[in-house]
Amino acid sequence: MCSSCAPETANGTVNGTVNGTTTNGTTPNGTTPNGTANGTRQSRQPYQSVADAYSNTANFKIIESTLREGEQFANAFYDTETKIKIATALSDFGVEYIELTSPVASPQSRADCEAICKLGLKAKILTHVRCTMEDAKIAVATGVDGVDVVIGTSQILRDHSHHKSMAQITETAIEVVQYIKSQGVEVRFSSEDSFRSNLVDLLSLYQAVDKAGVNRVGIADTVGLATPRQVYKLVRTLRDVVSCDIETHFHNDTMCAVANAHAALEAGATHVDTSVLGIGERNGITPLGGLLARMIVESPEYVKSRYQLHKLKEIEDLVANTVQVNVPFNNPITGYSAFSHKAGIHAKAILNKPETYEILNPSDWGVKRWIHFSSRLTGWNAIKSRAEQLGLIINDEQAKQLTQKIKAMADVRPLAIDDTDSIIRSFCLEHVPEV
Ligand code: HCA
Ligand code: CU
Repeated sequence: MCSSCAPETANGTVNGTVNGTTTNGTTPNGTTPNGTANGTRQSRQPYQSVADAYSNTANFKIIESTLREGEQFANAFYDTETKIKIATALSDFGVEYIELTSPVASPQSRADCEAICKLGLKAKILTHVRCTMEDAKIAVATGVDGVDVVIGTSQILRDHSHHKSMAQITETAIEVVQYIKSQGVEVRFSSEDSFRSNLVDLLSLYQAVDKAGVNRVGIADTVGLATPRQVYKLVRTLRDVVSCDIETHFHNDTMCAVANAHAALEAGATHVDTSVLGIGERNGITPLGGLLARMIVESPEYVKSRYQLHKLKEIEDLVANTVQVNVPFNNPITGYSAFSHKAGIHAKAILNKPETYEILNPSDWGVKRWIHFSSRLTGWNAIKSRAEQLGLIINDEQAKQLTQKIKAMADVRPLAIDDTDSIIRSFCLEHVPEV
């Protein structure tokens, strides 16, 4: 944590209770400041009234791919023990599916896949393979609950990767889907590079696998070029063409991965692929935490009922340590500054009512809000609160005077918490009569 901001007290504000409101948003009479029961914030999107019939924003499933897509991240190396730790943590967190690296990748990948299947986790275990009968057979033999099958469908991948025609792809896809289904295993068929694929080709292929009994079809923005509008259009079109579930996978090259996942759910997608911190090929895919931050805003009951949100930080730290990266400072929810408030007008309003500048509630995630009081942007409300936190009572006039002193110092150099605290203490010694 930086040296110029202070953690809140356990009840969530710099000085404890403010206007009778505590961190979790409940007042002593059990209602929230805005009057709703059981601590739920009132609608955060006042302009969203009628739910779209296609929308699954309050009814979606997560396919967590830290142990597949995430293994494709530059730094990733997972030994068996680490894979088991991550899989267990993700299952405890509540993700519905965990996707593992193809057992065809290496002997150890196959052994690890088998070991994870035997753990008896609550989450369903999937593995991810190329669209061939050989891969499908090996995948099924590992004991997974489901197999995610993929093949490139864009012209550029067909020309430069596997050299198959759409007719060949369709034929093999049907055979593979039917085989996996016949083994009593769930199957998903997905096209790599969906957004650079011919729409008619794509829809005909998906229609064929839908008829063959596939559980899900998948749309993948493999190169991260899609926009939310394009995603919405494609998923909505697909929704009318197939009756199976629709999984979606978005790369983050142009930072649209969360917005694209959201657009996909609005258009009727049922499943979203994520990885912890978004790790994956290049700069990765839709991050688990970022997706849930987005989704809790409009579907708080759904998100809170399915996922153990307070475990997010622990999982992110586990994965960050494993792949030797830092959690980015601006990461949603767990980033170092995700709940820090600095400018005087922000701090003042936050102290009165956190919803003024927070759409997410840190206590939902077991993390803390931080209010800066050691900068030239600091306002007197934050200083008064800090003084109270130190057990020093000052009146508003005194807080204003003291703030001017602190601002004058902070104009010259950065102030650490200790610096500001000693300015506050000596001011109080001089100005506040002892009782
Ligand atoms: C890749 C494959 C994939 C597959 C996605 C999926 C992609 O690593 O290139 O199975 O839906 O981004 O297309 O991750
Ligand atoms: Cu991918």
